[in-house]
Amino acid sequence: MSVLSRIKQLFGAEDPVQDGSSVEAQAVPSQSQEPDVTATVQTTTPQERRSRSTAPDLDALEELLIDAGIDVDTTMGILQEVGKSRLLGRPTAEQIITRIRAKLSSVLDLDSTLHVDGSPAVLLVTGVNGAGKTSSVAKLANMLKHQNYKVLLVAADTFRAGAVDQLAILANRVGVPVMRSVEGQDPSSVVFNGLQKAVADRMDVVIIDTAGRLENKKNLISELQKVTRVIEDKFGLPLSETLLVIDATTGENALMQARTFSEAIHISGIILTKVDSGAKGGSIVGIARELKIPVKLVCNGETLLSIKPFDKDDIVNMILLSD
Ligand SMILES: Nc1nc2c(ncn2[C@@H]2O[C@H](COP(=O)(O)OP(=O)(O)OP(=O)(O)O)[C@@H](O)[C@H]2O)c(=O)[nH]1
Ligand SMILES: [Mg+2]
Repeated sequence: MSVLSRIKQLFGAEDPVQDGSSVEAQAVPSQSQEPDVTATVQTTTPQERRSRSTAPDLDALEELLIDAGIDVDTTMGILQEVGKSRLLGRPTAEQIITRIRAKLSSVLDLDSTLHVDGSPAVLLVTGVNGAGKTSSVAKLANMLKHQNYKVLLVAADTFRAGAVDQLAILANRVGVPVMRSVEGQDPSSVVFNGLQKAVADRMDVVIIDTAGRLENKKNLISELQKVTRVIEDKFGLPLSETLLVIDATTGENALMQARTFSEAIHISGIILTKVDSGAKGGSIVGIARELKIPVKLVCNGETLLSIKPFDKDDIVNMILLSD
């Protein structure tokens, strides 16, 4: 059941604020903002709803926010506000939902501009294995190509057998060139070769696909650090974006991943993948709150077109409406 349906069930959907002068009365959202979930609500009697809304079950609210992947601090902030609002009158489910929306929106309110200006712009794509890096590189290349950017892909996952071919097939489908590597090659060297080619061919954007798995995490991180040094120090090009790919179905581990990567290299944004999987994806809120890393792109399927710029309302809806 979605967070929103559960809140309506817990707190009642129809009980109005008794005291019309309460500040809470101003917070009722318009009908168009809230999807219709009254079918769920009608399974409880008016008496049940009334008794629930006079003694809102904050523990249950806490549990359901945490279950949705929202971090403890943000959850506590929401509970505090709901608790405070109870002193002013009897909050309805709609008012609680309005507060949750406002809180999530404010935490997610970071600059999500994707920077693709440069000569060329260099975008490094990283993340744990299976998160959706290679697919996202291809989707992003396709998106930028359709915006008339000349894009070169660099296959810097030299660890996993088949990784280079996977990217090359996708590059071919998109219709963009790829700097290939051979298995076991130093990723930094293929990145260097890719940048040379990009400059020679006057490319606008270089997107670098990296490995998600090495023999161990330490090697993965030091390899990434080496790649960034080669781009910025040796080649002398600033990184326009270092994008961390996070699978929306990952629970609290997503925050751990974001911490680990951002301790090692500067992460400028997140590509949130697999939002079509029905995941609530609330872990993105903890990442935004603690690390202030914005989501820049969202992937919602397996086709090349399944990518779009971050939209705060979409993500808040995903968190509240996913079952
Ligand atoms: N449904 C869905 N599947 C996705 C999405 N993004 C990626 N996938 C799938 O997730 C799987 C892994 O994607 P990859 O792009 O190969 O992931 P990766 O991070 O490059 O994996 P490694 O190279 O092994 O580290 C593939 O089956 C993709 O089709 C998405 O937005 N939605
Ligand atoms: Mg890959």
